[in-house]
Amino acid sequence: MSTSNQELARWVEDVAGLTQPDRIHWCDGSEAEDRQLIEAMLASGELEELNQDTHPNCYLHRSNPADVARVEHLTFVCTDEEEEAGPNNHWMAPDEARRKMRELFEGCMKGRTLYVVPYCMGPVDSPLSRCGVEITDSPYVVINMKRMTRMGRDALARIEQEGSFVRGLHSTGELDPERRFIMHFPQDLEIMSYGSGYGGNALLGKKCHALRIASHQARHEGWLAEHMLIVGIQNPQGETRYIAAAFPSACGKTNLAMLIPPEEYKGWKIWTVGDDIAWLHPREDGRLWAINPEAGYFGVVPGTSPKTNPNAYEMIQRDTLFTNVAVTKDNQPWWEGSPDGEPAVDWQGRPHDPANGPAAHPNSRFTVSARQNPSWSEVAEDPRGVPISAIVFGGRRKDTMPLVLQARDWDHGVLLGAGMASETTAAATGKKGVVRRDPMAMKPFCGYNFADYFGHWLDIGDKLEHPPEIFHVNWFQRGEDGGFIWPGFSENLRVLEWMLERAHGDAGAVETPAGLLPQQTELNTEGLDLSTTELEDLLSIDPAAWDQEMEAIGEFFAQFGGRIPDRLQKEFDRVRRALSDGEAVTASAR
Ligand code: OXD
Ligand code: MN
Repeated sequence: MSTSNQELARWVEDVAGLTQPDRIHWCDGSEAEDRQLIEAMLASGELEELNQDTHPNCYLHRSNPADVARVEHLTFVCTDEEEEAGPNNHWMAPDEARRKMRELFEGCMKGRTLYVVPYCMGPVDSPLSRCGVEITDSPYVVINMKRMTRMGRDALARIEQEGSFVRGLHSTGELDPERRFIMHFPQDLEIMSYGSGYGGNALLGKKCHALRIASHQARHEGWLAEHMLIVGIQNPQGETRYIAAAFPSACGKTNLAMLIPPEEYKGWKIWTVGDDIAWLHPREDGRLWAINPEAGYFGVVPGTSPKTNPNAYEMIQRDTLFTNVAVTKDNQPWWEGSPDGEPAVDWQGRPHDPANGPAAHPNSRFTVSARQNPSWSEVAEDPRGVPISAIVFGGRRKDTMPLVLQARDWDHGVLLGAGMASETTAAATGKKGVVRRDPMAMKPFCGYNFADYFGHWLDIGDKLEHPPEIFHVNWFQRGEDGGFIWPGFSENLRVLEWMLERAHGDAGAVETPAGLLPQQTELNTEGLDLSTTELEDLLSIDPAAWDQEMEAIGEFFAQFGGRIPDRLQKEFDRVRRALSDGEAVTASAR
C-alpha cells in the first residue's frame, strides 16, 4: 500500500531517510493485519497471552517501569511566541524543538519497522471529523490505534480526498526519561513524540491530536475540543438527552459515561457516546452538537468491578489489551478492586509481594473497542453528532465544592469551568493528591494560552441561541470520618436527572452567590442512606472556604497578566462581591 497524496508520500520518505527503518509498513486497519501484529508481539515478548478460556483475545503488555503515565513536564507546545502557548504550557521555540527532535530521531528505527498509521478522529463520513497520520516504530501503538480510532484504508481514502491531515511522528526510542519529549507544533498541525510508549504520550490521535492540536484548530474554526465524556440519558418516557462532562484524568469519566441506573430508576437507560473527548460545534439551530472523535476506550483499570462499573467490567472480559495489570496464578488479569482472584505476578512481572506496593499499577489501563460496551450508543457513528443539553465540570475535592451547582448563565458557567481545581491522580507522573487548578479539565491538554481559551469559550456562547445549561459537580466530598459522603457511581444519575430537569423541566433551585443549588425536595435521594447533616454538607456553600477558593482563582488568573478576558474578570468580580456580601447557604435548610 502507498498513497496518491504527494505530501504524505514525501513525508514518509523524509522520515524514513531520517530514522532509517529496515521496513516500511502501511497499515490497512484489517483484522488480518491486527492478528499478525499480535502474533509477532507474542513471539517477541512485547505481549503476553492472558487466560484464553476466561478472557478470549485478551493480552497483557508490560511497559517499562519508568514509562507508566503521561509526562506533563516533558510535553511542549512550540509556537513562535511563548505568549501563545501561555503559562499553562511548557514552551519551546519551534526551531530549537525541531533540532532537538531531529537529533533524537536520527537513525532511531534501524533494525525496526516503520508503521504508517492513517486514522480518522470521528466517524469517517462526518464533516466534523479530522484525520491524521501517525508514523511509529511501535506495534503496540498500532494495535492500540486500531481500537481507539478509525484506522487504515478508509481514513487514508478520506485523507487522499481532503488533502489535509495532522502529522504525528513517534518512536519509543530507548525509553530513557532523560531522552523523552512530546512536542506539538499547532501552527503546522504536527506532533513529535520520542522516548515513551505509554498511551497519552504515544497514541498520538488521543491527547496530542484530539485535544492539543484540535483545540488550536477549533479556536480558529469556531468550535471546541474538550476533555469530556458524552452520555445519553433516556427517561421512562423514551426521551434521550445528552450531557457532556469534563473531569480530570482518573476522576470517573468512564464510570459516568456507562453507568447503570440505580434500582429506584426503573425504565431509565444510559447510552455511552464517548468517555474522554468531545468535539463540540455550534449549529444553525442555535444548539451545541458533539461528536466523540474516538472509537475505543483507554481506561483506568483499578477499581473496575461489577459493582462500580458493570458495563466496563463486562466489556473487558474479551478482546481487550491490558497494560500494566497483575495476573493471577492461572493467568487472568487482576487489579486492585477486582471482584475475585488473587494476584500472583505483579505489573512488573515479579512474584507479587505487598511490600512492593499495589500489584497492578494505579494507572494500568484497558484498551477496548467502544462497540464492546453494552451501553454503546449507535449515535456515536452519526455524522451529525448529538445535541448537548448540559455541560458539566467537576473535580476531585474533599471540601468546598458542593455536590452540584448550576451556573446562572453561560458566562458564569465559563467562570465555573475556568476556576476548576482537582486533586492530582496517577494518570500523570508527579505528586498525587495535591489540589491544582485544572480549568475545564484541560490543564494538560489545552494547546494554547488559557486566557485566550477562556475568551474562545465566551465567544462560542455568543453563537448559541439555545446554549446548554452549565453545572459544576463534586462526587468526592469527604465527611468527618474521612470517607466519601456521596455514594457516587450509579447514584450520580440522581444529579444528572436534576440537571436535565433544570434544562428542560421545572426543577426548583436555590439561588446562592456561588450559583444555584438544588432545593432539597428536588434532588431524588429516595433509598439513599444520607443523614440530614450529610445532605446539608453536600449542598451548601461555606463562605470562608469560598473566600479562599476565590482568592486562589484570582491568583491563578493573575498569572495570565492582562490577558484574561474582561468579561470573565467582571464575572469573577461579581461573584466575589456577592459572596462577601452574603451568608452561608444550605439548600436543604430552606
Ligand atoms: C487519559 C488521561 O488517558 O486523561 O484519558 O490521562
Ligand atoms: Mn483523559
